[in-house]
Amino acid sequence: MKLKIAIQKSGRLSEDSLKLLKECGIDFNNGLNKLKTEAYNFPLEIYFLRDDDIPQYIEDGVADIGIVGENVLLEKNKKVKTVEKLGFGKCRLSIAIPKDKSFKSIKDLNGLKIATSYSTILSKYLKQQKVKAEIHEISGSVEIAPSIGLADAICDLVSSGSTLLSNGLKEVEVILRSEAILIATKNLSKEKTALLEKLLFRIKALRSAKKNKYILLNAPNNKLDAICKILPGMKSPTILPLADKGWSSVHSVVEENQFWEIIEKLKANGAQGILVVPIEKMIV
Ligand code: PRT
Ligand code: ZN
Repeated sequence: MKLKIAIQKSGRLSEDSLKLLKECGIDFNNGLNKLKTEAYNFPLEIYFLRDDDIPQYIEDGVADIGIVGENVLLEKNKKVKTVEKLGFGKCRLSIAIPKDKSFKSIKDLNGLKIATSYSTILSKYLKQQKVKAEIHEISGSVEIAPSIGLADAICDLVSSGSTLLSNGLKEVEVILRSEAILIATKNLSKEKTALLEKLLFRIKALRSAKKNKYILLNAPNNKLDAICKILPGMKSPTILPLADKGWSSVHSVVEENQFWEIIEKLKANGAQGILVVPIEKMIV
């Protein structure tokens, strides 16, 4: 019995989805134009699909789990379970209008025609905001709609914002912030749930490793107490004596977002030769 995972065949999520599986220690051959492959060292079958089709495959149980953007899942509105956020494919779904048009509030969208590939999410949002606008559904190249006279505004995904800029548009309202997520079918068997747990354990180890750094430093023994207070570590820091008398080597783990603050405090407390190295996997 194998767990079946659906990932995007080619597009913005493909590379990171493949990388995630490989970093979880899963080995497979994803040769060009393959639609399906099997892992050599994990009971996993991988399907390569268009991202739009993945939620339906999961709802139907044709695939057990899948990786899609939250934006796709919300638009398709399928009955699946969200298992874990994956931290890549980050973007936002926004409304944009020609840059020379004025915009004071969402009410300014009343009576306008908005082109989008996200009509489900957009119509729900407009209803919530009590705005009456016409939605014009198109499947691609949404950004050119205003300049060719197809619509007054657009609702599309934005990441850097450069596509909007080069089409003379400005972002006026963010509807949704999205990233890639792992989803699963609702009626997963006991055996498959156990396999999913195994995979999830590895994904979580990777995710927390990315958020943390391993730190090594030398400190005079009389400063060790102060330094240990700054460095909480996973339990507590490791302290090893140096050949040089009166000095120790301190090893610990620090969170990326507190990193610079911690380094400054360590230096102020006499730490020297500070090394910071990435962590590949972290099991807490
Ligand atoms: O062929 P298939 O149907 O599988 O792929 P697709 O063409 O529908 O999707 P794809 O590969 O473009 O995107 C897959 C997923 O990546 C999306 O569903 C999002 O969850 C995520 N993602 C992240 C993005 C972007 N960032 C993004 N910037 N998807 C699309 N874009 C597009 C956007 O539509 C716009 O055209 O990039 C352009 C804007 O980018 P900036 O950087 O200029 O703002
Ligand atoms: Zn798509």
